Amino acid sequence: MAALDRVKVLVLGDSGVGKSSLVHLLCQNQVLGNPSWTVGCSVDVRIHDYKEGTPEEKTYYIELWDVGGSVGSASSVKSTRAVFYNLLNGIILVHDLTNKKSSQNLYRWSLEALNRDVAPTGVLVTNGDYDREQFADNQIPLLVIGTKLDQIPEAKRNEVLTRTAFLAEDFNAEEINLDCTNPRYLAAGSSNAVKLSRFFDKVIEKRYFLRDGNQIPGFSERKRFGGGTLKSLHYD
Ligand SMILES: Nc1nc2c(ncn2[C@@H]2O[C@H](COP(=O)(O)OP(=O)(O)OP(=O)(O)O)[C@@H](O)[C@H]2O)c(=O)[nH]1
Ligand SMILES: [Mg+2]
Repeated sequence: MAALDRVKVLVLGDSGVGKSSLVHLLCQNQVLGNPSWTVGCSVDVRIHDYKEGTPEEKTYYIELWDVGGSVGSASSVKSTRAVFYNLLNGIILVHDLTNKKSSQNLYRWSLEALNRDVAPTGVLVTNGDYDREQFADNQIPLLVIGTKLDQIPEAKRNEVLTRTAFLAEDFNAEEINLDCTNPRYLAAGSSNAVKLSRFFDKVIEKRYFLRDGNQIPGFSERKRFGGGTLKSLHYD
């Protein structure tokens, strides 16, 4: 059997948000029984039918790189992680819906992965306020996944989902909110499964960035350096 083409998708987010649980669900179609925290990075593979149901249908391996660890600003922590950020084709940003800080930190995670050659000070963003333009010309497909939906009381759901919709908009990304301990949220034919499939199709479509190693041609040079701290529009 011919080897399948593969693409690389990073799974990023704070420690404990549920990245490993999510990856297990996506790749094994099962709930992760005994999660323990991920050291370094672990990779699992999902088989994906690109453009399923069309004449262009083709099967791919989606490598999901589950990068463990807390947001560290120490340059040693970042440079250790940076080895995983090479030649990526897409990023799944995972946050815990019960933990606002984990949502805010997605800005840092994404910028760390997309701008891996930022200034050595470790400063991640530009000029004070969070800037949507940061992502406007980003060519790497992003997907925002909110976990632990089951732990949000019914009365608070609207508020939380409004907040996450803003977040996804900032990243110019689709969003999925789910409970990683319940496979029903990704059942075949569900709207979440359709969104996921579209995201992986997009990752595959854009994979040509891998070819010459020049992986982020569209990411804005002028935004890459500068002082200031990260600040989000929606959490102050
Ligand atoms: N109730 C509930 N628990 C969840 C959900 N997702 C993850 N968990 C639990 O949260 C804990 C942390 O999950 P992990 O998947 O290990 O988190 P992680 O992001 O991989 O953490 P690190 O490896 O430390 O970066 C585990 O006890 C999971 O069972 C969810 O959607 N709902
Ligand atoms: Mg983990």
